Amino acid sequence: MPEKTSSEDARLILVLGDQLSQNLASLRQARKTKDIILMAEVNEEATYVRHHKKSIAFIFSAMRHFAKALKDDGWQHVDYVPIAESKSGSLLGEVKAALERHSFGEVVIVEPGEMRLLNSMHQWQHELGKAVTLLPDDRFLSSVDEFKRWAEGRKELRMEHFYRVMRRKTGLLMDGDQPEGGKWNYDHDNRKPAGDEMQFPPQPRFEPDDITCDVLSEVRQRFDNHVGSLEPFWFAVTREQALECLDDFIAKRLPNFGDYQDAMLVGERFMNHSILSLYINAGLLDPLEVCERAAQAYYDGDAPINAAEGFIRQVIGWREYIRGIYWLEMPGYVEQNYFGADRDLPDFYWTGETDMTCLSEAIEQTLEEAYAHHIQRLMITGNFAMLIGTDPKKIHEWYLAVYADAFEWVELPNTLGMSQFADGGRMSSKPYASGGNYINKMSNYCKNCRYSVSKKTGEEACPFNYLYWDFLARNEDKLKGNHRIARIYSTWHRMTDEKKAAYRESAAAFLSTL
Ligand code: FAD
Ligand code: DLZ
Ligand code: SF4
Repeated sequence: MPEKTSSEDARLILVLGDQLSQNLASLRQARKTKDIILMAEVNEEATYVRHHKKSIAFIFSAMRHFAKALKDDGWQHVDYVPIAESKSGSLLGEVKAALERHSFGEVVIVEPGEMRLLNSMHQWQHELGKAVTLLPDDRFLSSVDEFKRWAEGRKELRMEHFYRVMRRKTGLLMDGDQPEGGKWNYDHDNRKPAGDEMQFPPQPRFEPDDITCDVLSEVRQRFDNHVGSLEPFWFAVTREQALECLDDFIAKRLPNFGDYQDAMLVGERFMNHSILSLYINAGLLDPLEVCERAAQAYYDGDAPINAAEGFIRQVIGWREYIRGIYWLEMPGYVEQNYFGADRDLPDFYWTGETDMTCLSEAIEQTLEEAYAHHIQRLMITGNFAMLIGTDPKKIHEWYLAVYADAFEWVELPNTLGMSQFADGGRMSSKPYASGGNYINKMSNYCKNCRYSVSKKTGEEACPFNYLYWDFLARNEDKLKGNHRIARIYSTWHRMTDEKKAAYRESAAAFLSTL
């Protein structure tokens, strides 16, 4: 417990579990000797969805290390409430409890990344009888208002257009007003399938220190009924460790990042991906610094343009765009369900127990690592959920629970918009739906599967093959006007009635087993 403070002139600065940045707007304007920093581990944040055990351990350990770093940096009043001491179980409750320990005139908070918490904080002033100041989170490269201005009047909100604005704004990989190398996007050179024999450099793994070991035993005790394996726990939990991960990625995996970005291999959980999203989202790394490092690697001749540009696009393009969509479209966004899908999520999403190798690989590693890479999320678990007609809210809750990088501002548009097309095309020009052929092209999963990817219907056939046509047939009214899939519907219409019926019967038989 920190020394008691008593001054109406003091402020209480509440720092949330994903605001672990020394340059946080609230900390930049705070006084090290006067203001009180409050950080609290609370049940409400860990359980509003049943977060993966590893996610909770990551956030709690990173919070504890961050509080220690603040103290080491000269902050005099760091009031940290570990989960065992949180009586109220909520952030508001902990601010109220802090009122009894300290005297302060104002509460200052950087706006949280989720609307449920922001709406709640808007009521806090009334609840606390104290001024509550919410500051914009300026750890993003585009502000919420800037994105709204960009979106105004546009019928389609395409990432590629927004990305160019961000390249010009940041100057990353720019040659004057033109993109480095003459092209904005080098995806044409990416998306190679990986060979079975390919080896990938392992990413750094950190032994839990005493602080993390304490957190692990707390999580084991309190959140045992949450999804996922707690151990082995090897995530970085400090900025220094996260910087080591960044160095390692830039040196060893960035050079091949573009080439195999969409590839998948049995047993290869990380490939050339950066595994940085959890650190960026929690605030341990800054999005601009990671991009500057990638750009520098290109200028130093250590990474080709397709790799550096591909990586930078993910961060200043996709990540910023996704956040813009969240704040533009919420609160209604979470209710979107363009296809009227209402199926429950199959039980095997919580166990990984299925004969479909692509799904068992993606789900098992998700449950063990709290991580799967983008194409596994989009084209395996997301694609399958959409093809079978899963209620978007159910799959949204799954993604929010299972990944260590999941916060609603980034998870929801990726799930509802990009992967489920539940917004009817506000984000994507067509649904990311595919049959087994695409998965077979980009992975070696099918070679190791009990289903046959070359068979189209019947018990032995790859379920993605008939589910794909069933999805298109079921949703024809909603999709037939989409010119990007007109050709696919022409193929469907050219099929004989017997063939169409065989697809639909195989799908019905399979769906009845779920
Ligand atoms: P890399 O492949 O190395 O990419 C580099 C960085 O780019 C990432 O660290 C991340 O910061 C950023 N990035 C890449 N794609 C996206 C994207 N579509 N949206 C936002 N940032 C992106 N990402 C999350 O951070 N949190 C989520 O909860 C989340 N949920 C997703 C749900 C679905 C259904 C899908 C399809 C994607 C989701 N993503 C989410 C986006 C993406 O899959 C992850 O950011 C990425 O897999 C993280 O792994 P990485 O750090 O190894 O990424
Ligand atoms: C994710 C998370 C978890 C598991 N626990 C806490 C916590 O105990 N205290 C806290 O301040 N933040 C936590 N977080 C992060 C919050 O959920 C996050 O700040 C909001 O969802 C807004 O993005
Ligand atoms: Fe997945 Fe079908 Fe390939 Fe099996 S055959 S791994 S179910 S795509």
